[in-house]
Amino acid sequence: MTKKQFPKGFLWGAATSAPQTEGHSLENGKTKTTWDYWYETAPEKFNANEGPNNTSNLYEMYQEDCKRMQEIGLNSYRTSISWARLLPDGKTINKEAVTFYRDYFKQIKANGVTPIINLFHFDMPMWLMDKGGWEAREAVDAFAFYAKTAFETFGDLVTDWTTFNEPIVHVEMGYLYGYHYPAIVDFKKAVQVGYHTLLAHAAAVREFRQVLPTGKIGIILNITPTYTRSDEKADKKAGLASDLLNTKSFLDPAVHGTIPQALIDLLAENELTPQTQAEDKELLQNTVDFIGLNYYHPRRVQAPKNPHVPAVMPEDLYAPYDWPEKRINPYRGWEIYPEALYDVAMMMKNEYKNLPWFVSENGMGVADEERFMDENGMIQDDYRIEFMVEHLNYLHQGITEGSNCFGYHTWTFIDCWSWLNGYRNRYGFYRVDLNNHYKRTLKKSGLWFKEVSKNNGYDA
Ligand code: BGP
Repeated sequence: MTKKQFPKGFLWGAATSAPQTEGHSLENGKTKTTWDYWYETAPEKFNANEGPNNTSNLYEMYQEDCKRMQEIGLNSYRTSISWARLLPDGKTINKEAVTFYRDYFKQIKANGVTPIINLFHFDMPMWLMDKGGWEAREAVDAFAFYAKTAFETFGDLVTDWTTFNEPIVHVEMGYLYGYHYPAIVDFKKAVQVGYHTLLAHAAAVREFRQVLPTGKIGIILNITPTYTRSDEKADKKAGLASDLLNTKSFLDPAVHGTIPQALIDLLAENELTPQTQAEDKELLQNTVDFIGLNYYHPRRVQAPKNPHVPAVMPEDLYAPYDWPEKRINPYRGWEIYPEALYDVAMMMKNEYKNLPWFVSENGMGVADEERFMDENGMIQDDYRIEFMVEHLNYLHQGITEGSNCFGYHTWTFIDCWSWLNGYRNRYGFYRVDLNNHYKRTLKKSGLWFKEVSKNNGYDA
């Protein structure tokens, strides 16, 4: 047995978001987001008709939930602010929202937990969507104003901030694959949306330096590290395209302050160059203090069978590769490949200035999790503990070799609503009973995590 000890002050935490936990989605002054609108117009798209109002009711239960954080040893916790709650029309501050978030953040801290607060987690307000959402350049200024308002309103309570969660998701899901509203399929628009998001991020960082010069700001990216089928030239070209579009597109500007030339060339070659303005280059130089990386699974690619230039879809540049040796999470369908966390740690060390970074989401989703409930009502989620240990082992190896990782956040603290999937995939340390007033029940993994946090490590 070897002891896996983590660096002093390591963050042991969990992540979630406002739209996935708060509920009260059309109450207490909040206006609609694209999720409320889409649920209203197409409820059948949502698993079991579970919509954004039916989340974990944290709006009413946050005081108890903050105590639960302490109960399972969290020393850090990430959630987000709802833009449409704080600024229901984009300009006027909603006093109820201020009261709610201020007390929520105070309670988090009173339980010995450091909050990391994120600004955007897929929840575009409808008032901005009606003006074009991220397609419109005006979204950049709107976001900068929101960011400034949040920093000014909560900056005395929160010192660690992030701008976006997984910005590539609203690009892909909303503008390429038709899953999230506005469900447009248009590669060129998707690139423009991504570009405006990048500018909005940089504009928020610029505001941050003015308002909270002693605080720290980062961005949360979903890392799906690319592994290519072979070293053949065509496969490698596909791998590079995937890496540029999915990883470097946000990570390079966030850390280095520039968009990689190879990505600019790739977009030009495929007639996808976004509209830019002269001042953009300078704006993008607003880089971050730290990076959060959400890791669930890798991306395996190969050369497309019929490469198409200009590309109509990303699949014209790289095709999915079904690696025969892959291990699958049978309860969610995603590949399990913990080795990637070591590779990611080395990438951060060698290619991204060894900037401080943390695993901002990692976890195992399980459908129909009640099948693992024992006679006392506790979910015996040994599979989740095993999943986390495997990932932590590789992360630990990366840290031992000098990667500057300062924390590990799981997804998630309390089972929560997840977009079109509703409550299908459960990830929490606490189970939520939707049929019994959102009752929370601790799972075995919560007890395990408490020990890990207390000992700043575990025996493996
Ligand atoms: C991440 C998102 C979260 C959450 C999680 C689980 O990518 O940041 O918001 O949704 O994935 O996803 P799912 O519920 O689809 O398994």
